[in-house]
Amino acid sequence: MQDRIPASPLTPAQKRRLKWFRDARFGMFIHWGVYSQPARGEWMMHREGIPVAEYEGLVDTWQPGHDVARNWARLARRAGMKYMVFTTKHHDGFCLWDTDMTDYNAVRRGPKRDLVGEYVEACRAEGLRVGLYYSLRDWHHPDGSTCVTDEEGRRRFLDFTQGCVRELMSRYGKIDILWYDGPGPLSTPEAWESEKMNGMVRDLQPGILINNRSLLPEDFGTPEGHLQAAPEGRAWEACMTLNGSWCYAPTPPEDWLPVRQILRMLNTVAAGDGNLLLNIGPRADGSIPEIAVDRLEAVGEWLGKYGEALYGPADRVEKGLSWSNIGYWSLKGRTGYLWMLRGGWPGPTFGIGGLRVPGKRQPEGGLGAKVERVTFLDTGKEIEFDSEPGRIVLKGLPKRCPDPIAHGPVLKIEFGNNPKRQ
Ligand code: H79
Repeated sequence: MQDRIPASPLTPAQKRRLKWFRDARFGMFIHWGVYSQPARGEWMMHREGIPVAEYEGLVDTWQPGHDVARNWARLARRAGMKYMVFTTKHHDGFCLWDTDMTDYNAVRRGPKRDLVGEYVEACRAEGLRVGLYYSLRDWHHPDGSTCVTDEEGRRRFLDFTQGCVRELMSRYGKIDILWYDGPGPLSTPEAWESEKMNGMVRDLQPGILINNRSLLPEDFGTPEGHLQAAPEGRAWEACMTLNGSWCYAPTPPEDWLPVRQILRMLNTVAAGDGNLLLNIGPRADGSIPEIAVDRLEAVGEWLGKYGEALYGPADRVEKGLSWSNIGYWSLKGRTGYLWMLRGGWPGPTFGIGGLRVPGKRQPEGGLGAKVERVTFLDTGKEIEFDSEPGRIVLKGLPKRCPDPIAHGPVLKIEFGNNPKRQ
């Protein structure tokens, strides 16, 4: 979702609390609930027109396996992700924590466990930051739809919503992200009392980051399903699925993002000073499809070699800006990173030209800055090059691509001056 309200400049406090988030860049989204059993989408109740009483039957058959959250967290860490966001309640209204606000929860029904508590503990055990997803939209609450026209119903629904959020913010220790979803059916922050609700959240969790889906801009924008950078200065986090479905769906292998494509998405967020929240939908028992495990482990292995290009403060570069056919770049001050994840391996010699510098007209084909040094990011091995007008020509590259994981290494290109300030 793009920001509906124009972003205001970041406050110093906001910059401070966003620091870890911008350093982290990469997180794991988990969609898991009773809807993981039929595996026909987390919108199933709505899309298939299932009445509440019938859907409730699914709740009592849900028996997740044990220690599953720890496995997710372990995979997240191995994948190079630094935080997680977990569906504490999706639109179906089933609460995965021990709430006093409704009996429709995982401790009193079905699993008979506090799944949010287990998740939070797992994140901490693996050294990951903790994010909680909470859907404002609720198809189970009796006032969840009628609140639009029924004033008393809206009051009851808001009391319920604020009660749930208060519990999540006060029962599990430090929470790093509150990830609202919705925001239907109410359509303004006034109708949701978002300012009051988020004020309460910040009183309870002073360092927390809040996303923009309570219809206030808060700390970061949330493009869904596409990698659209927010305006300069504004933090953003794109959320993406691995196989076209948020919750578990047994889709054929062709539907799963290949490792190179995941890495290109990371390239895009690094180049746009944004984050990627990449989703996995565990099976109803909590296990993760093997294909997701394999691909994420490969991503983590690659980041183990080339992570410097992703993590940490970045300067924005123009969308899609490329030096060549074989990769796009990201930039940190005087260091450029060429993510060689497009096309085939160029062979022993190839030229890099046409670096245009954001906001500045450059001579046709001219590099924005003088190149001093080119190395492979993982080994530090230097690459010889000739400087020519408007380009450099790399020489003596290996005949075959030196990266077996994604068939694409990262080149580190050090400039004598800051290309952005040219
Ligand atoms: O939790 C995931 C989605 O279920 C949720 N946000 C992400 C993170 C979401 N809520 N609203 N939307 C997404 C946009 C709604 C899209 C819809 Fe549809 C189009 C609803 C019905 C038609 C998506 C596509 C759901 C069913 C088909």
